[in-house]
Amino acid sequence: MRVLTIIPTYNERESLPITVNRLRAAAADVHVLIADDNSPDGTGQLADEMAAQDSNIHVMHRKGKEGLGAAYIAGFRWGLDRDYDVLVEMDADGSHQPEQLPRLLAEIPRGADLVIGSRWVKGGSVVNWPLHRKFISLGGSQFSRIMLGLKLRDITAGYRAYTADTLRSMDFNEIDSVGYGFQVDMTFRVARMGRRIVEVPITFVERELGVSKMSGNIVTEAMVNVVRWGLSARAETLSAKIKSKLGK
Ligand SMILES: Nc1nc2c(ncn2[C@@H]2O[C@H](COP(=O)(O)OP(=O)(O)OP(=O)(O)O)[C@@H](O)[C@H]2O)c(=O)[nH]1
Ligand SMILES: [Mg+2]
Repeated sequence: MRVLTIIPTYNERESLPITVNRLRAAAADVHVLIADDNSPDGTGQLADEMAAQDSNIHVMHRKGKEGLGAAYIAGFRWGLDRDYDVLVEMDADGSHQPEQLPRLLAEIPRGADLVIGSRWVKGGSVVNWPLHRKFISLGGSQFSRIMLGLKLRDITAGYRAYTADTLRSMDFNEIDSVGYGFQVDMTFRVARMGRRIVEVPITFVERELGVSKMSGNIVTEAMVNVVRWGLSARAETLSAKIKSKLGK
């Protein structure tokens, strides 16, 4: 199983080397692609230096800050072109513990198409989050569950492993959401394709270094989109029902 872990970065100079070193130690065969959006703090240059010393580390330089979703899609395309079997999403800030990656990957040979590292299943947890962050995350997942009719606990989660086959059957051109909306969008698409999604518990650790890129806009975008997608999926089901009734 050839595995590529994609790490999108924007101003992660302090966190990136720690995360990548931990990943290389925890999963020696796993390749790493750092997708940097021309970070003003020089993260891209640092990534180049890391890649020069380790042939399993690769770097993609993107022209500017276009959001997490766009960076991941570019990373997926890069990995699919190079025939990786599994593509992993991981944050640079240490929130997604590299030591828990084998736990995610173990589900692939058991038949999972998408493995989600989940904070909100039994055994999952969050370290160093104030109550309001837990509330937003749990609430966002609950809201998406109901609106989209998904049976998953952590829908906005960003620590994930996709099989190449699952990603190949998606049309990336249809996806334009950023941040949490991107994760929800991808989950909903995979679920509607009838693919198998498995959640495994993880311990999510809030960043200790660097600055958050989360914003109120990203949360609002995600909520507005979830309502849109939920309503349009329902409208589709309804119109299919009406058509089949009229056909009879
Ligand atoms: N390439 C790229 N990476 C991004 C962009 N926005 C965020 N990231 C990266 O995506 C990952 C998650 O971003 P964070 O700022 O940690 O977002 P968050 O985890 O919701 O927020 P915190 O809880 O404050 O950490 C990090 O590795 C960021 O560097 C972007 O526009 N482009
Ligand atoms: Mg983070």
